Amino acid sequence: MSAAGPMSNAGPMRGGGKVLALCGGVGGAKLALGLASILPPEDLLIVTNTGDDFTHLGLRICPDIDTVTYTLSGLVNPKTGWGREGETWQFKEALSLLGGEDWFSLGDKDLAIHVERSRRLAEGESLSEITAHNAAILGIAPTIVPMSDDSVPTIVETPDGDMDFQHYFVRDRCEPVVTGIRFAGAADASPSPVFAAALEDDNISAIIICPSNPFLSVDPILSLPGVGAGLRAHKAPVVAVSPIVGGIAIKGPTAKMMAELGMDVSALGVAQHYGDLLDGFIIDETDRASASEVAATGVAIDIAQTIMKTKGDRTDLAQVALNFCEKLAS
Ligand code: FO1
Repeated sequence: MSAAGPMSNAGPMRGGGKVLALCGGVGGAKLALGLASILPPEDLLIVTNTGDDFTHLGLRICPDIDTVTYTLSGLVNPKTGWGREGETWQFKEALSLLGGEDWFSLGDKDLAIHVERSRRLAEGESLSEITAHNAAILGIAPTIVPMSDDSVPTIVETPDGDMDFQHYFVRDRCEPVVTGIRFAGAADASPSPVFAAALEDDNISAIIICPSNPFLSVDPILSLPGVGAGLRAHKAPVVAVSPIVGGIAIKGPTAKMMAELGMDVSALGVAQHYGDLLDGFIIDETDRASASEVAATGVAIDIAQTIMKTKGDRTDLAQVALNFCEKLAS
């Protein structure tokens, strides 16, 4: 299905069918919101990374699920992209006074979702069920599911040893050098039921990999048994949006990590990382000059404004991705 050279995106087009979006936290959630603003809710399934999940202060924290949930419900803190807007921090301040572990900022409102999720998990509900419950309560119509109901924690390998993901990412501010990444327990985990069904659903006509960190947000999803093969075998085109623009990550440590792992810090490097998984790859206008070099990897290229600062940016990029999938499918 791949074709060399950039494609244009004049005007909306959509032949129907459902859309499967794979996403991590902040960047992915923005595109998911754009997709949600265009698609009928029953046509959008968002599968969210859970490699970042961890148990902290006795609570089960699922940052990417919550970021997507808060973003789609309009509750997200627009400054950070995670947590809730209008948050207060009395719990955190009280915890600090007690000498507790306060490096991971849990706001007073946000705390409720972790407490309630932990209670429901302890009572035997699955993460899929709890995520669906929270989405429904918060008025979100598209479907949000975790990549898995099993725990698949991301482990960051460094010269000083293995680190839990949030220790690397938040506590140590991504400062340690990354020598490798692995997803503990992935081989024995299963995709969540709705995700597994989507991999075999011929009514899905587009698969979009959001501009999330390929190593920390998308690879955990791809590490699950059957997911890579399922995506490759799916009749729908798989299109990714580059999280690297002009050699810089739109957000987070993607560029630093790529350099440490000896990769080319560019849209080309990301395309090479995804390899034959992709039918299409959307790069930013800034990287227009590299389009033919990226296309030479065998992937079809589209060029768009990929930095999503406004609501309009999110909708426009979502429309570009949908149009591109439509073209690739036809
Ligand atoms: N990110 C931070 O950089 N610092 C934090 O203190 C922090 C707290 C936090 C609490 C709840 C939540 O859902 C997300 C939170 N995040 C925080 C974001 C999160 O660690 C990462 O952005 C993701 O795991 C990466 O996608």
